[in-house]
Amino acid sequence: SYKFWQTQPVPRFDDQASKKAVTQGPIKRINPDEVSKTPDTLVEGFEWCTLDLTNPEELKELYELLNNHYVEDDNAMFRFSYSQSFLHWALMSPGWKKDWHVGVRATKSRKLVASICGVPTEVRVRDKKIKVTEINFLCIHKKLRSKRLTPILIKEITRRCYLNGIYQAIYTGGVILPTPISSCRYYHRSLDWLKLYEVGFSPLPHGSTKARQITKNHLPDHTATPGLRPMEAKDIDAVYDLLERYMQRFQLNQAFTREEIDHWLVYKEAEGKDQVVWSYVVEDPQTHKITDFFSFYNLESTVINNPKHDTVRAAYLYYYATETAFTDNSKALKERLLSLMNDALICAKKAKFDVFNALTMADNPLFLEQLKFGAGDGQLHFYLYNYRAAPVPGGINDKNQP
Ligand code: YNC
Ligand code: MG
Repeated sequence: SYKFWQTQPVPRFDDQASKKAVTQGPIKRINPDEVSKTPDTLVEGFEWCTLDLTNPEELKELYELLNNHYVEDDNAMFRFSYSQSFLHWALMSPGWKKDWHVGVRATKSRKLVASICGVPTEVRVRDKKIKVTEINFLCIHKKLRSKRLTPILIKEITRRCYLNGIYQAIYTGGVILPTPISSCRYYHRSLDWLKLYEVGFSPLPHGSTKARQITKNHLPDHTATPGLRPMEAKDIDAVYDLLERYMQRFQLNQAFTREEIDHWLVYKEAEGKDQVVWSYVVEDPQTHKITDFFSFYNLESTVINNPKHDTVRAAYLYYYATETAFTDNSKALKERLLSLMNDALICAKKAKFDVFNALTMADNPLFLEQLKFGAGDGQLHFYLYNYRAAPVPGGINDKNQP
């Protein structure tokens, strides 16, 4: 199987399983002159379009396609519900290209029936920095599934990336494809246990009671870290410096620019817009240095068939960093992360989130269990396109082994 993927410049499963040392680098050299200037034709009745996401009507069309047809859990109880503000934030990051917001429309009705999107960024894989497109929001209307449209969408966005001189990509997914560079598991921390129970997300553990579960997940009203406050634009340089140093401890990480830090981490209030990202810094009360920071973003899920609740509000742990990572004292790092992340839970609870999600990546394994996160069913696999690299065992941001 993998009839399509075996034709693509991605590592084969057996390449990475073999003991031979992997030579890191591009798999296929692309000659831009040989890249087709026109898209492949779609089946009769459908046509390509480029979405203009600065146009609120087209943003809304993408939002509606995803809201009805995007990723669901295995039991079809929940479906990701990306807000229009989220899509604006995720798809119009620094250097974004309209050309990489690809759609398919039904010719007669003009209805948007499929999408695949990308934004440019840079990642570091061990010591090498590579320019990539980050691919996301691959989605096909439920009535058009299993017709081999996916390979056509992937080939089209690949063509558009190649024409722009980008020959590598990064993407994630819940499904196994050839071949993950890394894999993580989702962990969930209940903030409103009763609601999560009522929507069928959290089970009542055998031998426990609702009251006991609520008590177990109770959080203090106030954060504990002195100097903790929301991040502002004036903190960008300090956060950039701290995050850059912190991330270089890991084998696979984002190589952000200052503009990207501003875009991805600083919330800009605007009328009619839902808040997408929450970022906090710790400013040392004496020195006024920024010593730590953490962030999370808002991604709701639609509850598919529930009489009482329509949505679950989930906070996803995003970037964070702490100076204690550089002290050579692993106990101090763990203690600091435990208190910072407990504060993150409190901030998320205050912002009315129902659950706080995190992956088994970066330093997360140091605090997940102790802060009462539970392992979920979901996995997240990380992939690179047209780039070979030895697997990174502990997820994106796995510790750099000397
Ligand atoms: C997937 N998630 O294996 P083979 S994640 C990639 N990513 O190919 P058909 C996928 N490939 O096995 P359907 C995939 N899911 O024969 C399936 N495939 O080689 C492969 N769900 O195509 C699959 N969004 O069209 C098979 O399948 C081939 O109708 C079958 O559609 C699949 O955004 C899908 O989960 C996922 O909308 C579109 O089920 C549909 O089933 C759907 O017959 C709900 O397709 C939403 C959902 C996926 C979220 C994401 C990242 C996508 C990355 C794509 C790869 C990018 C490569 C880099 C390109 C740029 C290069 C440069 C430079
Ligand atoms: Mg299809």
